[in-house]
Amino acid sequence: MTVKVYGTAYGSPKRVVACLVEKGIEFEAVPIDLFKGEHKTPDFLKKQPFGFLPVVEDGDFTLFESRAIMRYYAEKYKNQGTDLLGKTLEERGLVEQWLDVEATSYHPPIYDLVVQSLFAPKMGIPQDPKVIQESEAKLAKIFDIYEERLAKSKYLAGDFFSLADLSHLPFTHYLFFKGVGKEHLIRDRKHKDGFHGHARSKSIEHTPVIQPFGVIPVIQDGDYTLYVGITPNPKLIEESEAKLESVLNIYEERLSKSKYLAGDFLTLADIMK
Ligand SMILES: N[C@@H](CCC(=O)N[C@@H](CS)C(=O)NCC(=O)O)C(=O)O
Repeated sequence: MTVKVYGTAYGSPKRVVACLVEKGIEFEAVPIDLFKGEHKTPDFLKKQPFGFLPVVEDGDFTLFESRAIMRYYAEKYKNQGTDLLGKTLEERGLVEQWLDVEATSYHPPIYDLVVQSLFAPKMGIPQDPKVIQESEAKLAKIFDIYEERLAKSKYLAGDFFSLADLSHLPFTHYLFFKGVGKEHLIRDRKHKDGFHGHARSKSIEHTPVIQPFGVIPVIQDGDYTLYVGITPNPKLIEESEAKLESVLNIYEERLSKSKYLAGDFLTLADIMK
């Protein structure tokens, strides 16, 4: 069965495409134009209620969220093409750890940088130099951590190429685009090959690194918890509440169709909420 991938021109869907290519799975690209708002049409929202790319359709099975799609195909075709999940449970744990690092620490600043540098001008939105500057500074710090990690293992999760490396590729690639022009962030790095997920000849002993981003210090005073260094921002609180409300509306609709988020069974997806 050929897998249909919606919106392959953009970064997050390219994550899925790279995974399907590694696994040798046939797919068909379905173009979606973000600039024309095709991801917000009622038909598209039936496939992806949050209005983001990518979505895949595999027969009558539909899946969204690029990293969930990658995990699904990497598992489903574990013994076909490149193994992207590691051989042992510990390797798998490290793949998951670095995948989460990519999603939570790396993706937000690189996404902001790319949107501001490349897409804002195309959409007629004024660029915000402060966001560009701050994102670049955040990325430089993250690359320092990656550099340290890649001095110890060939790839992020160990001495094997995995979903964790693959997940970084599409947005890292944007650093080299003319409109972004931030290739210096990795060009001069000693272990830059690792950032690109290419094989490196140097084979180094594999040392797991535990939480390289450190833990945010917390002040707890009775029921009141404050993350040090974060000042309360009333506008942000208001905006977050509005966003949360629209997300909860989508959940409400989903939960009118199935008992839990992923179906009629309790899963990690429900517990994490
Ligand atoms: N968490 C989602 C995010 C996907 C995402 O941000 N997709 C972008 C394209 S790269 C998008 O659809 N943007 C549309 C918008 O922001 O309205 C995933 O990984 O699938």
